Amino acid sequence: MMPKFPFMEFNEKTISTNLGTKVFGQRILFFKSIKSTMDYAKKIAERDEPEGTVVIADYQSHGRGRFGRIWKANPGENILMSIILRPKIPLERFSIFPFLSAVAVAESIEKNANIKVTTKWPNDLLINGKKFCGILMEASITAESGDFIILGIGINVNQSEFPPEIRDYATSLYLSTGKIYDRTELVKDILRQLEINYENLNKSNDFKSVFERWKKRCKMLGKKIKVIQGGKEITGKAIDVDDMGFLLLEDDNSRIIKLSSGDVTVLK
Ligand code: BTX
Repeated sequence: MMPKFPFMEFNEKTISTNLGTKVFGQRILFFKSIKSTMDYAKKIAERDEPEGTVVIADYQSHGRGRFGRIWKANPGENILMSIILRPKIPLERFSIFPFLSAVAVAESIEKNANIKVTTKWPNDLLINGKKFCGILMEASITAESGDFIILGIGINVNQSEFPPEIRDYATSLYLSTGKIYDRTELVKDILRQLEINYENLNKSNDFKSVFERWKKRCKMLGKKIKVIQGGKEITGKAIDVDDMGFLLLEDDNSRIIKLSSGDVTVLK
């Protein structure tokens, strides 16, 4: 049965009220339905939309993951948002942001749902080994409006059922804890947590500690894994994730391979 939660209003007004951030969410554009918050955020970022603007939707008809894959989420039950960032750090270090976001979301969800959250390279958050959050970063390099990043965050919150093709791998906060969550409160807390982490990085330039916190939550390091990258399959031991976000894999011939992207399965 679908959970019912008519009392929980969710829109730009509820999210803005007592948000308490300086930058993240100072402008919120809320849509009942949109193709993808990524496209909309990119379009407005190209027209000088400030850092921290959030595009958030109740439903996406063309929500996407990496490599043009589909992000499937029922209407009115989940968090689907994109945030505009205009980082001051060099372009080659932008790879930190999915990791920084994963840590911020994990900390926020753990606090709010009282549940253990783990990370999976490159961009998943898991509860009991199942994915409940995907993070997508798209960077744009433009002469006119400067370099910017669109950070997409999809979180399965109150969804109680998933399509058959992802049922075995996907979960939600509701399915994991049996509770219905107020998305407004979750989004607010995530924006605060993101801002703290982003500000800290800007002040300290301490990339290492972000990766250390991400790695503490990662259960696949030290394990035998299979990575599919560009149709190619590589197996080996996951050794480390370096300070640029590359996965270091020791293959069966003891060679260390550096991977920038791919889909990981932990082997038994
Ligand atoms: P990804 O490519 O790592 O994950 C996509 C894959 O995850 C799909 O191919 C499918 O197997 C599985 N999947 C699809 N939907 C779900 C789901 N709801 N829960 C768990 N697994 C799923 C991950 O990409 C990044 C996703 C970012 C989504 C956000 S939502 C807001 C923003 N707008 C937008 O269009 N995308 C981002």
